[in-house]
Amino acid sequence: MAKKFLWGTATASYQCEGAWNEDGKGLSVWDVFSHESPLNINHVTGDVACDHYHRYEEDFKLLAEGGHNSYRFSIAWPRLIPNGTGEVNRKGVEFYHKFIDSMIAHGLEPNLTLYHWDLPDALARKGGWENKETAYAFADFARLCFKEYGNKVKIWVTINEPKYSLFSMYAAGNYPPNVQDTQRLMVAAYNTMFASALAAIEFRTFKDIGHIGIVADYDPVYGVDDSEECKFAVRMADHVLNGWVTDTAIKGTFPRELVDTLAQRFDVGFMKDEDKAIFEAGTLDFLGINYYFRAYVRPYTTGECMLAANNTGKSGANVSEVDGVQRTMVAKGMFERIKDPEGIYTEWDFEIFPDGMYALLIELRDRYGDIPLYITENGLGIREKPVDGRIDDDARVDFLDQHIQALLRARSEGINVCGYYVWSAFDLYSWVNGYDKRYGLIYVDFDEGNRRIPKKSYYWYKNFIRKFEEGK
Ligand code: BGP
Repeated sequence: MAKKFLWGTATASYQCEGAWNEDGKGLSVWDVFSHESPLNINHVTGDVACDHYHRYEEDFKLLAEGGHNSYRFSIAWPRLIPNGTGEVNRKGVEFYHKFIDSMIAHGLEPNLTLYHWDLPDALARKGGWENKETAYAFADFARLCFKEYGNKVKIWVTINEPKYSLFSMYAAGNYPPNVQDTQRLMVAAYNTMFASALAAIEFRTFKDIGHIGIVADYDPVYGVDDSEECKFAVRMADHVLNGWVTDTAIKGTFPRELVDTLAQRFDVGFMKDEDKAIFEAGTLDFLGINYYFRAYVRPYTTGECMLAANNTGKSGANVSEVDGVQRTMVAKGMFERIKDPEGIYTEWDFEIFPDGMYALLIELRDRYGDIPLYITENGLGIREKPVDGRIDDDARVDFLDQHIQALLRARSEGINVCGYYVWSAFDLYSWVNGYDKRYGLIYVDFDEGNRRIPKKSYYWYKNFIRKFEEGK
């Protein structure tokens, strides 16, 4: 287990690897969606993406030269098991051996996520996360990874962002399978957390393999006022946005108040008594937190459940406006998530709120005690173009600086935060947003052979890490 503070960057397989049909890889839901769906509004795919599959050595060299000592990445499940279950593709297994070896040779400690959304299409056709069999298939896939890479990798993550991904899949409906149905969302959410628990139980059968956690997109919740109605809205928003992932992962139970509230309107019969022991035995060692924004909420006023997705980069896309208030989410009878008229937002409606970083770290310690915490993603997505061959991304430098300062403040108060990863290492496929929304410390020229150009933020981060390590 790492003692040194980890400084790194993060990526995910589908967003950067490319090589979508090479070396025996099966199809993932994102291959199918990006090729076929009319809802792929930006009309681009991850077929080539950053070509990281072929260029990882060059990328690791750049990251090491940037002073990083860790790299967060994910494994493409359909590369290893093309149909999701059954036959193993040795070429896929060997690819990640070489990939991880190269990472380590460049002094980058691997931080491995087993599932970052590229579900094998063969499983999706049988119901995906709505089918509990997917959870058992995931546990088998996880066991294969522990067996293959367990002597090299010491930081493991079961699932990346259960909430954001499932809400996009089953509430906003902008991710495959493009559904808007709360009942189906709840079943898929339950099975996803069940899968994480099953994988953790597998993990405990291995020795000297490090520690395992889950990555949650955790939105610290702020209410518009201190009224009793608003306190209820804040509490429910916290259950819906955070607790069902983090409580379940760390304490082994879903928040009681949330289950009771949902049971009044939905069928919660899929929550089986016999699963309780699995959730309890499958708790995790640490939390990885992806922090992009807080949640600003008010009491529920009117209308059906909704969740806005802005994949166009046009501010205010798809919000639901009531009396001049822009609502980005409505949880009927519970709360409304709104845009703060005083807030600073990106064109994709991500609020920039560095204080939330400090607040969430304190909150997590209060909730779960002294467990290790990592900030597994944090970054700024904007449109960018080189000027005279350079990318002077001052806005990103400011963003990172403010968020890291907030993290270090919490750390100086004794919070057990063990690492920080910028999203992302280099510009990559931003899901339904396509390639316009750039997050990288390194620019990728997608039109010119995927040329890499380190941005100003890359040099700033390098310098920041050096000063931190020198104790300045
Ligand atoms: C997180 C995901 C990443 C990444 C990032 C930015 O939710 O874990 O995969 O994409 O957010 O989101 P987006 O690309 O949608 O702007």
